Amino acid sequence: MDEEILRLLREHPFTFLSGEEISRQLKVTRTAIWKRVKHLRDLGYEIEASTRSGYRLIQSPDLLIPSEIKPILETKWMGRVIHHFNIIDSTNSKAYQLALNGAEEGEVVIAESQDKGRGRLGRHWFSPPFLNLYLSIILRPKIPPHQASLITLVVAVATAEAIQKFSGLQPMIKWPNDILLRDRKVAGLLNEIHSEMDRIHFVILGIGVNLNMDEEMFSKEIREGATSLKREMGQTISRKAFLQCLLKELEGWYAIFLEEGGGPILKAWRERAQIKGKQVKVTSFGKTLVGMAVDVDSDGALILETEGGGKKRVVAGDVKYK
Ligand code: BTX
Repeated sequence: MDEEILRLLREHPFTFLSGEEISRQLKVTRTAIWKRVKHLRDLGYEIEASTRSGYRLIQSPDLLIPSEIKPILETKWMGRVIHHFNIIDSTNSKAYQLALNGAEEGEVVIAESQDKGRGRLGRHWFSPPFLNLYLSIILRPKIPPHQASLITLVVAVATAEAIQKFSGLQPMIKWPNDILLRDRKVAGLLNEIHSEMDRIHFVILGIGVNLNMDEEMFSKEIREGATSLKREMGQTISRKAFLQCLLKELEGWYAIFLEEGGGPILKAWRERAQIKGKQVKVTSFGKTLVGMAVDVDSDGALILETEGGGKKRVVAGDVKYK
């Protein structure tokens, strides 16, 4: 009912809407309306109330709830269904469950905070409330499972593009999927796949973007290697506006991938990563490899020329530039 009340109030931005009119349209009592208005105020909505004239919406908070997001979305299908949580263990885990239960392509899970936000390889993603973006998107691509790693590149390119369009800054991609501003991680991506040998059931795109975190909010261990858009732009970021931009880029780049294949994705990825010729140290499955990065192949694997001169193909791991 909250969404319906907000929709009606938004339709009358300059005038009061009487409690009687709202209760008539929503077919509930005026007391019920008053209770919901009180709840919306608790969430941070500024709603003027007058016994004679009714209600008027003055200001909305920067919450990522469906009634705030849906009116501003610029996508055709992505994010049209939003599952919103104030706190959750991990949006990826929730999206995975929903997908197992039949959720459709494009459904999105968003949380204001996560208490078990997940990074890659069992690591933790720091997810404090109401500051950043934590979301997971369900996709059901009709592609062979071996191409799924290309989707990681799609998400990296789209997230970097969204950050650039939104901020005017130039993010870099670090293999496999970190998004950096001035060499510090501003966003992390965790994609998970559920498939058979020859068929993908679904892919979960997990995206965490640091938007309004100040330097001292990061723990000491990650402070040096992390940043936020607020820190880089010197101003508070509207999470809604950034989400709008991100979903549009994701839908657009995913469409390019489905229509034209991996070519344009790899091209955009290579331009952003500038990895060719870099001296790197790669940790992969407990082993360390040192060498020169040659390229990323069509499956998203890193090709490395090792010190002995041979070539190695690395499918997963962490990279440090030397
Ligand atoms: P990653 O394994 O590449 O990065 C995790 C590492 O990054 C941590 O070990 C820590 O050193 C550092 N780190 C932790 N939190 C932050 C942060 N907020 N900003 C910068 N650095 C940090 C990257 O994994 C993938 C992260 C995906 C997160 C999204 S959020 C929505 C979705 N749900 C979920 O549980 N995970 C994804």
